[in-house]
Amino acid sequence: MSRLIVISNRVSAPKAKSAAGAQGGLAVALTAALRENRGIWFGWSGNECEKFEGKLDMERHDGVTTATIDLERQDIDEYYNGYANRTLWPLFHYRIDLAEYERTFGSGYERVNEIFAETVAPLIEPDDLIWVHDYHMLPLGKMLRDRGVKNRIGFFLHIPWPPTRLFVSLPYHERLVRTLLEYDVIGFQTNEWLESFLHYVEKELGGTVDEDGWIEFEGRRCCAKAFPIGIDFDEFTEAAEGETAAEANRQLSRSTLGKKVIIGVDRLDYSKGVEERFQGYERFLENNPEQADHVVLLQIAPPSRGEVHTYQEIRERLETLAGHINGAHADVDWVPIRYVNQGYPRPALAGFYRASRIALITPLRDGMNLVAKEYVAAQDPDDPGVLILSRFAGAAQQLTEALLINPYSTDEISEAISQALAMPREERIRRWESNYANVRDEDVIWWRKNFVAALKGE
Ligand code: GDG
Repeated sequence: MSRLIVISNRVSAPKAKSAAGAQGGLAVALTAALRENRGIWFGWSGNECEKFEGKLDMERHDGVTTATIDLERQDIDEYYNGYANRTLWPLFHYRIDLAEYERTFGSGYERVNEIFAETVAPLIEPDDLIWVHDYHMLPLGKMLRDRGVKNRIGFFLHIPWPPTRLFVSLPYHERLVRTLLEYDVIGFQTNEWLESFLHYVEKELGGTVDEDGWIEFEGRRCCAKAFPIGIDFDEFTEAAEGETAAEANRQLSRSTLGKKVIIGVDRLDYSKGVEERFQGYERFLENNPEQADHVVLLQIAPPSRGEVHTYQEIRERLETLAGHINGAHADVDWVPIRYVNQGYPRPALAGFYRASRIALITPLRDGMNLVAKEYVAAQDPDDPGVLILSRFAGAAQQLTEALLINPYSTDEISEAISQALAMPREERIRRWESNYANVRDEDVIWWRKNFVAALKGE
């Protein structure tokens, strides 16, 4: 069996998993994949060093070997806080108004990718399959090729790929996409992002694409395809059945005294549409005063990327908005929004999901959105809750029995909440069964097997 080498910005293998931290979707998905192979997971430790001199920290825990490096302050600022999170993240989420194009960010990004390539190349053996993840590492495959790596190398993008007319606002966009075409397989979450990418390749680069997603460009061939990511279904449903989940469920139910809980769980990020969610919820309170004190919105939003200014701003705006809505609508025995800026262990999250009648998930743009799938997985089959989901989340392509909404419309959000609260149990069960079958069948193992099969050229 070939070894699998996973390369991503951050490494979050078993040891590093923090009980209460906001473990990203990527981390949750990959730990499962690596345990089954004799995997190595390579990336940045998240730590800063005075001067990087090639030091690689290798550890083995729970069947997974991790290989991490530290980065210098300037590298973290230009590559991670800069190009990855202030240029690519907003642009790829269609927010060209927030994207910053600083020359130093671009050079820092290339420099750090060169450091990754230089450090990981000596670990690679001839039969290894190499799987590179996400927007931090777009040019890494090309840099490995430059160092003579001939292995099969795949790339998976966890976030959307923007339409060509937005993508061309990125300086040196062509150079970036040319590097991507050095991979053997390029994976996207949904057909929509795949089509945007192929459109760019054909219209801007003059590459040819056949109907199976094979791209030919300047004598090279590679394959681009959609591989929608799933959750670690077994792990999550097991957690949902355990004592921690049951206690979290009881705790939330006790403290909300029979009211219907509406839950949102998101890293604090402007792409998640939490402001729009609060506004839609307020519209619901205004339009349905008789129902108002029968519901509570629990928003769990662990802070994220706090070194980036736009993230400090969104945090402030949400605090103000939650304060405003609570001030305007609260009563002596009821507060409409519980806004919590901290993370919880996964089993506790599973319990909160199960105690909630509605999940309100309203990203303005999201590669997939694993929270939607976790909510479905955690429900009581005899009395499941209702998923309200933005049509702009990749997950909306699979969870078609959710109440799909446009998150920019406060009225649609408000009406969906009313519809969900009034939904008869039979309809809740019917919709949930369909979504549940998808979450169970197209889980993270299914995703990984499909990607690895494509990477092997099967
Ligand atoms: C990116 C893409 C894509 C959240 N709060 C807590 C906590 N979480 C966990 C959730 C979920 C994960 O974080 C978030 O995953 P998402 O998929 O919703 O979003 P991103 O972090 O933006 O992930 C996304 C994903 O990559 C995978 O490809 O789906 O579109 O943006 O698993 O449960 N976990 C714990 N405590 C919390 O308080 N333990």
